[in-house]
Amino acid sequence: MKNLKCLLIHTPRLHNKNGTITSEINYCAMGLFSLAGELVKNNFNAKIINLGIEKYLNKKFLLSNYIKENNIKLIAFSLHWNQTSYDVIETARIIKEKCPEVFITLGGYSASFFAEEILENFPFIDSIMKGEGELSIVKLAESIYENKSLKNVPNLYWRKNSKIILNKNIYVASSEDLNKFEFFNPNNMLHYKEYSKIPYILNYSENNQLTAISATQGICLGRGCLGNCIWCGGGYNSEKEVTGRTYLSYRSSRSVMSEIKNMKENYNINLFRFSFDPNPKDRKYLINLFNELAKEFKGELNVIYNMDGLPCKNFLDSFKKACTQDSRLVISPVCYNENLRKIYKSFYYTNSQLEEILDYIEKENIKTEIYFSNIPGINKEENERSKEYGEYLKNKYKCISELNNYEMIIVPASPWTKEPQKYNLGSIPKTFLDYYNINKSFDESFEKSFY
Ligand code: B12
Repeated sequence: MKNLKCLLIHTPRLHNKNGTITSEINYCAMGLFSLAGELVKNNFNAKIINLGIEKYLNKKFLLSNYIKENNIKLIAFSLHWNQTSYDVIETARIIKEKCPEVFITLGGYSASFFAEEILENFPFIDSIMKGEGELSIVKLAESIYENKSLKNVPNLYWRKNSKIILNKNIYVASSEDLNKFEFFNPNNMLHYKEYSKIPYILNYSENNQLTAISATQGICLGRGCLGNCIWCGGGYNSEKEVTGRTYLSYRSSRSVMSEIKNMKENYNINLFRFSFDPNPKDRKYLINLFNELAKEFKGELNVIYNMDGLPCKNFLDSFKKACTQDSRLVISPVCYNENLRKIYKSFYYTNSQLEEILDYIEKENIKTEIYFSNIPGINKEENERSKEYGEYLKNKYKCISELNNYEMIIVPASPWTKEPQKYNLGSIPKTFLDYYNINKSFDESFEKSFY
């Protein structure tokens, strides 16, 4: 084992309402597990820590003490979700004050997108890793361990002679790479058992909050997307800009299957969430995967599947063979108006195509959730019409177990942030400092003693 201890940190978004402290954005980016896995594979001592869980279990927990007590040398904050901008930066600020010798790097989509601005404004951040971090984190740890220059670390933004630079070599994981990564290993996380029960909103002053079903982590099937939905920061063009990815990578059925088997058999996890539908015109991979899952699990797999496009009959047949009757598909038509749908959503379908496939889903008795959105900047009546259409569908189809209306939010790198006037968005956050300011919670963030 190399003598360099590394810590990968997830920082939820804190709220303080009249003294009641809660947090949202409680789930770690699932990529944190493959990062920790690669560090461990390369003989580094590495752990993932979720500050929300640590604070919930021990109100006096301070990351700075943990770093000192465990002699940690490299810490990597995940600044993936924009909502955590303030809490990550403020926690990092205090860590650098209290533990000046620790190397602080950031990674994740929001940090990648705003890397230069973050390094310009916050001198206590030593580097930022753009995009997919498995290779970079290992090369960074090696460079620090061997006391070498950072110039060969892929995807790295850092300060060379006080000038911010991005190293030229950009790494994006291939399908082969994905098959080698380990996406699930509870030993690589502090208090995994408690984390696996973390709710969507965590209230730090209430007992018995850790009761959620362990489905939040999600199973990685692949990376990339061919769509460019207007509100999404993870579509083709956004990913190209944020991570450098220009193609789809898929994990093999074998590797997905062995992860699920391990989770079921050794950890008693019985609900699996999938969110990968990057190319609805060609679902060969997904159909084959579910056929393989059907052979292995014989209809006993409990799944929630978020579809970006409309499911086709072949996919539905293989899904049905593999999954339990409690499994659910999530379909998001976004809005009722087909012209608007064409503009806002990439994988377009008409309402009659939607209803035709719902007829089939009804016949096959597959539970389905339908998501419509409240789209900012459009006519109020259009949002009302979408809601009404959702109600109409819910009444028409017994297979629709849940109808949701969600608020579309503005996220970095999403297509509509490039031309907000065109989408009538009014004033929106543009810079990192905008996201930092709108997500401000309280001074010292997780470095404050809560009670
Ligand atoms: C699957 C998914 C989910 C799943 C699972 C999330 C999870 N645990 O990772 C669920 C449904 C739970 C989910 C929830 C949310 N999501 Co989501 N999700 C996705 C989706 C479709 C795919 C993610 C994925 O498969 N990633 C692949 C995995 C293996 O990699 P990864 O986790 O991204 O990690 C890699 C890199 O990002 C990087 N990295 C990440 N962290 C760090 C840290 C360090 C130190 C380093 C070096 C590198 C690094 O390296 C990792 C390994 O290569 C993306 C879209 C996309 N194209 O990415 C949106 C996306 C990430 N989600 C998004 C959002 C907004 C949300 C929600 C806030 C939605 C909401 N309003 O509730 C919540 C947040 C929940 C939470 N944190 O508590 C946005 C984020 C935009 C942003 N910049 O803020 C995206 C881009 C989609 C969008 N709408 O624009 N999501």
